[in-house]
Amino acid sequence: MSPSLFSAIRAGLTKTREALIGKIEQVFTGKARIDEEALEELEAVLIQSDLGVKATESIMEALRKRAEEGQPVDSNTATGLIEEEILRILGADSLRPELAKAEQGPTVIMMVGVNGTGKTTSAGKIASMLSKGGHGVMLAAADTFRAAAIEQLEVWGRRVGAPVIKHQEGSDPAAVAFDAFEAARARGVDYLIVDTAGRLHTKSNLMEELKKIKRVLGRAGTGAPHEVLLVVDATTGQNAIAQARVFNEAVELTGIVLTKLDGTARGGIVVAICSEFGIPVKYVGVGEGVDDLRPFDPREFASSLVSH
Ligand SMILES: Nc1nc2c(ncn2[C@@H]2O[C@H](COP(=O)(O)OP(=O)(O)O)[C@@H](O)[C@H]2O)c(=O)[nH]1
Ligand SMILES: [Mg+2]
Repeated sequence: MSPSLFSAIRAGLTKTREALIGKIEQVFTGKARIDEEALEELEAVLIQSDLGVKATESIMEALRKRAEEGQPVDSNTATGLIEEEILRILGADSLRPELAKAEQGPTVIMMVGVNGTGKTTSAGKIASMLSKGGHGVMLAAADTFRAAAIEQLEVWGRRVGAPVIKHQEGSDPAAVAFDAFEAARARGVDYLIVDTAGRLHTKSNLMEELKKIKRVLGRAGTGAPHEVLLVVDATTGQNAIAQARVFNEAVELTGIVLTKLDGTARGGIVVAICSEFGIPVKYVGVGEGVDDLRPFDPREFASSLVSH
C-alpha cells in the first residue's frame, strides 16, 4: 500500500486514535505498573471506544495474563497488546477486501443500509474505482422512493462515466434491478452496482423490499448478487451493530463499507462488527469526494487506531 493511501486511513482515524491513546495514558498516569484498578479503568476505556464486549474481553485477557506473569505493563505495552489483539480479531490475513467475481456475466454488487449512511456516495466511489481499474460499470437506481435519490445517482453516473438504469419515482425497485441486470448483461458490463433505499419507518417494509430485489437478481443471474455490502456510518457507534444484525438476517451480508471515518472518534466500531459477525470490512470512506474510498487493510487499521 502506498504512503498516500496509508495516510488517508491514518488521518481519518486521528480523532479515534487520539481519544483512545489519551485515555489509555491517563489510566497509567502516576502508576509504575498495572494494578487491578488500572485494569478495570482500561476495560471501561475499551468499551467506551466502541470496540465491543467480545474484543474488550479478549484484550483484557491478554493484558491480565501478562500482568500475572509478572511482566511490566505500561501504556506502551498496553497499546502494543491492544493492537495485536485487534489485528487478530480483524483476521489480518483471512479477511480480504477483494470483491467477489461472477464466473459469467456481470458481477452484481448490492448496496444496503439505513438512510444517510453513504450508500449512494459509496456506490459512486466504488464505480469510479472499478472504472479506473479498466472495468465496465453500470449503476441501478433501485432507491425509487424519492426523485432526488435517482438524480443523485445520475450525478455520480455522469461523474464516473457509468450508465444509470432508472425507472420513475415510486416504481418497483426489484423491477429496476431486473432491468438493470438485463441491460448489464446485454452490454457486456463487468460490474452492476445496485443502489437501494434506506428509509426504515414507512408503510412498505424495507427488509421485504430488499429481499425481493435480492431474489429477483438471483433469478436473473447465477450467484447474483455476488456482494451485498452494508454501508455503515462510523459516527453512529454502537448503533452500527444493531444495523448489521437486522440487515444480515434479511439479506445475508458479504461485506461492510464503513463511511465517515474522517471526523469521528468512533472508528473502533469496525472491531466490534468483525468480532460480533465475522463480516469482513471491505472498504472505508474517508471523505465525500470520488477518491475518498480505501480498501480495508487490517494492519494499517489496527496501527492507525492505537499507534502513535
Ligand atoms: N465525511 C464523509 N461524508 C460522507 C462519506 N460518505 C458519504 N458521506 C456523506 O453522507 C451524506 C449521505 O450520503 P448518501 O450517499 O446520500 O447516503 P445514503 O442515504 O445512504 O444513500 C452525503 O452528504 C455524503 O456526502 C464519508 O466517507 N465521509
Ligand atoms: Mg441514497
